[in-house]
Amino acid sequence: MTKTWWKEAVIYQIYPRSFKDSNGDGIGDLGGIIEKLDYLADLGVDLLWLSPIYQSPNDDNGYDISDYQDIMTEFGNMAQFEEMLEGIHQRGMKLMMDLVVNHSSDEHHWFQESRKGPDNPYRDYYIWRKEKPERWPSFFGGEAWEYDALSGEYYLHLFSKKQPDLNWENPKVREEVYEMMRFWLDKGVDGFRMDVIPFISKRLHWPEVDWNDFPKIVEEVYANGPRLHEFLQEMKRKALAPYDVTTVGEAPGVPPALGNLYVGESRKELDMIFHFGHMFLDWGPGGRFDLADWDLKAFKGVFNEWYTALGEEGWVSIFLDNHDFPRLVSRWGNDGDYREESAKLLAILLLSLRGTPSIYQGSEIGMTNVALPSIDDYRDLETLNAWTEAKEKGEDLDQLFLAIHQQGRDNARTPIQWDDSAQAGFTTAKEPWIKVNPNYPAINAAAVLAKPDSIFYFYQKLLRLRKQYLTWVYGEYEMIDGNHPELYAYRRWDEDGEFYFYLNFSETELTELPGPPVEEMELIIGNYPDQEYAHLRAWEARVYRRV
Ligand code: TEU
Ligand code: CA
Repeated sequence: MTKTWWKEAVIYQIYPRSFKDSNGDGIGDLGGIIEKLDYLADLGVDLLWLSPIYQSPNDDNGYDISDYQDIMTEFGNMAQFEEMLEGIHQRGMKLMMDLVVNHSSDEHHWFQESRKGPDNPYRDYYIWRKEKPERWPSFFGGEAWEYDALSGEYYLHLFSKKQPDLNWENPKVREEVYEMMRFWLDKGVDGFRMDVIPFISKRLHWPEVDWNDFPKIVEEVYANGPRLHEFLQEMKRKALAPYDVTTVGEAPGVPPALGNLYVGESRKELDMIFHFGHMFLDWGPGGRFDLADWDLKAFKGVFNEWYTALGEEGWVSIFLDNHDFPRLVSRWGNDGDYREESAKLLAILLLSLRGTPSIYQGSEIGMTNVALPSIDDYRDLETLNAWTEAKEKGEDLDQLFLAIHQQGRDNARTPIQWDDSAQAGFTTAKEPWIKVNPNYPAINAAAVLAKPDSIFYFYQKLLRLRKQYLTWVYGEYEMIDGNHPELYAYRRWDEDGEFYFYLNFSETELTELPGPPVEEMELIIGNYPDQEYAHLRAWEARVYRRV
């Protein structure tokens, strides 16, 4: 296993709109990030990933880009960007930008030109059809082909209709993208997280697939297209190779068996991918708002399968939540009586599976899902589109509202709770762009910073342990008692050491711990103040080193 800085690093994802507002307009911004760099350095993370900060009409909060080489006016300007980058580097951290090149905004000048008609030089920057291909569903509801009156044809948009898909078959599009990447690389950024990168090569004939099974459509039609790996290798050669940077591809629709095509070391494509299996365990066939139960066995199975499939050849990035999913403690833990314990348990898991961990902003203070009282409080277009569609179809809106509370993307997008003052100290404005979670008086950064055994210091400690014990990074991984419905137990080992991880994903007290007698091992960290050898209490987690 080759050793590199990005395998040893820990990512911290910032969703700038909700991180910290520095100028009182209710919207997080670069000034806010600059204010909090010491906080992040103190936590001990290495690599900051910023969700998009480029010029955008914000149909999808910056994932619809109208100018790739300018900073979103609401977030600041290029001078502030440079100040931020310098501040990050001065503190020994690195910066990873979000690269959203499957699609642009419809307000990008390329699309504005492209619409003008078949003779326009930008026509082939996007994907146009005279006849509408049938049955292509969009991620955000409705169909993926939209009629454009100005040009009299249909264009493809896998996401919102304000996010037209770029035509990667066109070499000019690819050159534009690589040039834009070099613009940021020359400024000194340290890498890219690539939005829905498996989707850039299209299958424009409609392969045989079950029309009602959206995940299948994603895997077999939208992702892993015929020229994908050619494009990724070209991108590596033409844009990335001269720089010492790293890349993480967001990889929905990529099954474990295809993983090494993306991240196999010899392939020279991407360094890592975010794999998605666990993110869909509690989705029914109807998708995100079709609630289903998940179970620990299947959850463990996802990580096991990826570990086995990649072997010593490829690397992943581990995430348990991000800006598109519910908060990790609410989804995989218990955000009621055992919020602290389960948040710490999940921190252990996140930081000790094999792969580069990605911490989502707010996890380190134990932030939870939110249940905002009215649909008018919601901002995410996916949520709002689902609502409009359900209303039109006369579906059960109470049931949908429950599902929104449980699964909606705005759960992860409420402002970071900095303290117990008005608006959680996120902004001095009367109203932030989206409401603050009402639990902020109890759950906030000031509170965890003042409490020595808090979730924050637990993360800090784990981050140090990960640096101290590189076995947690490079060591082999083996699940123990994989069929256990409540216990997630595993072993990590190499020539430098051997570690046993015991995580109780339930309130049931577990009395039989598999593996060597724990009394004979050294306790490295645990989420209870003491250890009762034979028992793993509710949501208890302990890590042992064999001596
Ligand atoms: O997400 C793509 C993706 O597949 C999701 O996780 C998606 O949000 C979900 O499946 C929808 O149900 C990326 C970004 O992370 C997301 O925020 C963007 O909205 C999306 O791409 C489009 O750029
Ligand atoms: Ca602001």
